[in-house]
Amino acid sequence: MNTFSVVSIFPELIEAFGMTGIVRRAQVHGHVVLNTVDPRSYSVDGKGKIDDAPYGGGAGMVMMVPPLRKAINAARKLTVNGSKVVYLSPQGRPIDHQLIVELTSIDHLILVAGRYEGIDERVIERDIDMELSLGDYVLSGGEIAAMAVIDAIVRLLPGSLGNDLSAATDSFSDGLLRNEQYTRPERIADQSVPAVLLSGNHAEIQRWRRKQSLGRTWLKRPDLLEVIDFSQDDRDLLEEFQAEIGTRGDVRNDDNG
Ligand code: 9D3
Repeated sequence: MNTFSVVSIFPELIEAFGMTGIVRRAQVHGHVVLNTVDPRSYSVDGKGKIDDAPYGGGAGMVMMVPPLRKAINAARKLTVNGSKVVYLSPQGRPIDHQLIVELTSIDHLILVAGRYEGIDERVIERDIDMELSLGDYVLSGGEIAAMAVIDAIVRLLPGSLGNDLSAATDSFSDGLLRNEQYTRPERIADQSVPAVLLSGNHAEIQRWRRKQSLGRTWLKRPDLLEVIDFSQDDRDLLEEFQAEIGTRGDVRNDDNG
């Protein structure tokens, strides 16, 4: 069983997230517990003050040590097992699939979501085990990042809906993008489902899907290809895809017109 405790001054945001979809289902089935701890409940003045002006001056406010540290320690007490404390921040290590896989084995993940200009550095020094980022763009706080991490972990847990099938064929599980998907109807105006998918020839379908995965990764995310060791079969399939280009409607990122 995995427990997530989110330290946030917007617990209602996290609670709403826990009431929908795969995270709700995992909680109902007893695979996951999702807690929230609000630092305002641990304010020093008893009136909910949790931030103060930065030493040295400058814009904005900084989240104070005492309420945040008390909230983290309250979160630690929510499980008997040990916890790992993650701070979501723009200074963190960018999250990828491999890291998410590693986080699935942590019993209790405490996710600290900052607001304002961030949190007092002494909390990072003393209370935080790991600092993680969603990427190089600016959010207004850590809550969305915390929810992204929880969502990515929960869908990998045994017992999650579609876990056995989709998790293994996910984009990034083998470092490649997934092939394109189609459903009914078979034809809309001039747009038809690729004939191979209607052929019933499973071996041909598998081969086509692998070729598309390789080709789409080459087109859309060439950076991903650089770190993969390919079999001769894969190299042949990618060459086949590249030779067919121009006879197909594939689209490169930022080249949709
Ligand atoms: C405009 C504010 N910036 C001043 C130079 C610094 C700043 C402070 C706080 C920037 C962002 C934030 C809040 N961001 C997060 O809490 C956050 C985040 C992000 O902004 N980008 C990517 N991943 C993450 S994880 C948490």
